[in-house]
Amino acid sequence: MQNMIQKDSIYAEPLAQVQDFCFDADVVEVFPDMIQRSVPGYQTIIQTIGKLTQRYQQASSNYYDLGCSLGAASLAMRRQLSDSSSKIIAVDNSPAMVERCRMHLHAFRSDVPLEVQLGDIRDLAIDNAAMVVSNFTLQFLPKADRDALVTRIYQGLKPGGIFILSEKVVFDDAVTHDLLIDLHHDFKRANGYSELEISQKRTALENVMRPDTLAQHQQRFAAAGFASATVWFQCFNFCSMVAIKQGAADAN
Ligand code: GEK
Repeated sequence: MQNMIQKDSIYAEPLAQVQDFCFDADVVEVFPDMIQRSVPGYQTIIQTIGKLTQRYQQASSNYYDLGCSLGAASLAMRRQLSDSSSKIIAVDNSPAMVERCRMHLHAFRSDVPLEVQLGDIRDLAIDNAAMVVSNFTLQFLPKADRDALVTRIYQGLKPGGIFILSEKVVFDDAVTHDLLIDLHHDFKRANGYSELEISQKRTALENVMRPDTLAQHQQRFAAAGFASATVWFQCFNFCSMVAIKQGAADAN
């Protein structure tokens, strides 16, 4: 499997004009390599999604993977579940991602149903959920649409259910902001990305990915109804949060 992973060299050559980043077939081809070399802590976050599934699973429930890409978070959840009356719903609005994700996930056997849907997570019905995961996806939605989605996630969770939200974040304080961006760029350099690749990718993402501050995330969780929410992982300007809906969970 390891040697089947294609290296990301999408921004390796100078481009006359850098287009806005999109999750097309070229990105799908190199996605596992791209996300590993670009997102500090990605593997830790995926593994911890598995650990949290162990802990927060509830019988006959839905598990959502919003912006699933190739389904890494769905697989991490499914490895921990054995209840065939539960269901994993993985959603992405990139046709190329969904096609590859279906191929990839069907190669793993499990009794737990897993549905990969092509669609916009803003139109998704969320209900009876033990867990909702948005692993680096909310940051791609227009800012005006984020509150409504997080409120629907809260409403769709069962008591005792959790929302795992991983995001790139920005900082109000310019000194902190610049330091963490530099450290992230050092991380990318150490993973083999050139200055040109780092700078062209940054331009490509400028209009597409608009991160919030940690305070904005905390405010949004509270406004949606979550009484408990915390950052459980941070490395540079990348973090993962967990928000818990109060109430007694169903027995497994
Ligand atoms: C992982 N979670 O490997 N509706 C549905 N999907 C969307 C939307 C939307 N409105 N906007 C963006 N996407 C994955 C990684 S990647 C993060 C997630 C990254 C999808 C988009 O097509 C892409 O597949 C995913 O969200 C974001 O754990 O590449 O930085």
